[in-house]
Amino acid sequence: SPKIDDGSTISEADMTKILNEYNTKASVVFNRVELASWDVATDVGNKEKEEKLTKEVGESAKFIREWFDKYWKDAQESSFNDESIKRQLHFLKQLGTAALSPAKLDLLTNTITDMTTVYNSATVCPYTVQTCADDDPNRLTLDPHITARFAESRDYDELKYLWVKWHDATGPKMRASYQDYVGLMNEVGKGNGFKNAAEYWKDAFEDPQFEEHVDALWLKAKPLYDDLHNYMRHKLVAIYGDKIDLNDENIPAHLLGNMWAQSWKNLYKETKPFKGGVIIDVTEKMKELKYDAFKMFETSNDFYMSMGLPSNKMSYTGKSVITKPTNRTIQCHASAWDFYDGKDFRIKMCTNINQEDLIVIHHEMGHIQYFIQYKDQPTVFRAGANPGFHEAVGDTIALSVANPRHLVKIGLLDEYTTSKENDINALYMEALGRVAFLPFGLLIDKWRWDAFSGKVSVNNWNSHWWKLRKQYQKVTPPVERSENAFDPGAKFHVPADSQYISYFISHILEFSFYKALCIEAGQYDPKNPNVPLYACDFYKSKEAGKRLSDGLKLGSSKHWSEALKIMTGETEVSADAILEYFQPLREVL
Ligand code: X8Z
Ligand code: ZN
Repeated sequence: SPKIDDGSTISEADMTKILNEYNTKASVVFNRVELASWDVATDVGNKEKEEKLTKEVGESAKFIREWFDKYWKDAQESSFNDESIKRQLHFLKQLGTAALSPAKLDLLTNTITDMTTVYNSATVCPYTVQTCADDDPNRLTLDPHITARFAESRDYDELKYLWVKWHDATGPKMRASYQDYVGLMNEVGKGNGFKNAAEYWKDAFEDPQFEEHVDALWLKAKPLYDDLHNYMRHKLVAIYGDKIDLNDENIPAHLLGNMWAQSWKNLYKETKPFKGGVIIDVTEKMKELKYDAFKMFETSNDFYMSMGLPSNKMSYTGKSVITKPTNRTIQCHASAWDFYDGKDFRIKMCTNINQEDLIVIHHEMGHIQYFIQYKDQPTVFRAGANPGFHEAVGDTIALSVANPRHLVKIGLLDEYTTSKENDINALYMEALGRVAFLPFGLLIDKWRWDAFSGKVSVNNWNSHWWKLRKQYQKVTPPVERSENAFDPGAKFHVPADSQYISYFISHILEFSFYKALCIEAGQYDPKNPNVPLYACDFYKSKEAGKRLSDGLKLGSSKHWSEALKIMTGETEVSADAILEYFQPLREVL
């Protein structure tokens, strides 16, 4: 039997008891951290709340360290037979950020808070005036103002102005902090037995060949991206004329309808392959039907419940925040929160009444559904099968929702006739969201892995960023960038210490999930070539709901390949489903 620190041995039954006690106590400790973190995210710049968060994170680390020293440090996974004990110990043998000394952990928490505060409170002067006072009430925020200008404006110079101002209002102000952050994170990595933070982050995916597998997935999807990119580049000439140089195989990053060029959906109307046909404009329809944020959340919840899944209603009522408050600054980047007590789940979002946010709502609700499904797991297992799974749930649902046949069913589209033109246009809309995203989803962490490992030195951080953006996304900055800038910092997840490769994985995985749920719902048959995958809507399918929940309720109690097997019948992440889904579009592009 395994030994614990006083030299005594411990039986399997005793270890089960110890783990039970740990899991119960951990849920209380984590609850306190999440509550403190919520308070900071919903009241940006409040020093008292920031101090409280630092304190709670410190307390939580103390708790983790104590249990580690007492029980897990010397316990051998292999001396237990029970699979659950083994796997819990496997996770508990990693200290995470609790590997840092208390003083350094405080520093890490404060550094991340400072960087997110820069991001969350950044504003820029309107294009029409270009200079204004720091407290000018007309200053623009990212959400909703700048985001809306990127969606609507086709003025090359206005977009360039906003792009530059946003990048200059965020990155440079956190560049020094980010250097501290990288140092501390590498200490965390080492404290957990890895060479650096990059190796530590990749380990969460429980795949020894993770990076090779990621690269292989990208190589499979790349021809699809290249076709879309090339198509778009030519279409942009009609909008921006000779500002687009067709000899340059890159696209200026500020012209794709989104600050980071990560979704191109806002260019749908002007660039769709077939001119006439049904106009899918969910935004207009929601406005016409007087949708508010609550109604949008209800629409999403109805879909989940139609599959026989439990209601997510607690997550957008009560203490949740679903519209932007006017009396204080909040972190507007949408997120879903698990408070580890099995009933308090919340969404924080500055909802705008448009199609983009309707999809974001489905995405966040996917996280909530996952939290609910695994709420009865031991605290250590209350996580996604891997981080990519968590990001994929809501996007899988959204694939079914965005199907125009579904939009008709729920009254967000007046009519839809199946025709080649209409179907291809609808597929194109999805590609602008999901295919355009892929290289961006990949490169953020490629950059961070290189920054953590030291493969790129601090004085080349920004040029390396642009090297990767060119290489993967094939976009270029609207103006020359220097090392005074820190352009990765203009994207939320970088200051927020939130890894990003999970979104790349999820954008591949969600098509496998979708396909499996479609088969389960009797909406798709791989042997019948007459009904394409994209035509499927698993609305109201209890069978699909059951299949999904069977996978989700495992949390991280089993290796992700087992959850994948339950949900799709496969044991490896594959790009086959995404390629199949978009194949008809590719032929047209
Ligand atoms: O950050 C998010 C979600 C919250 S987990 C809104 N997403 C990524 C992003 O916005 O950059 C969803 C898609 C990619
Ligand atoms: Zn998410």
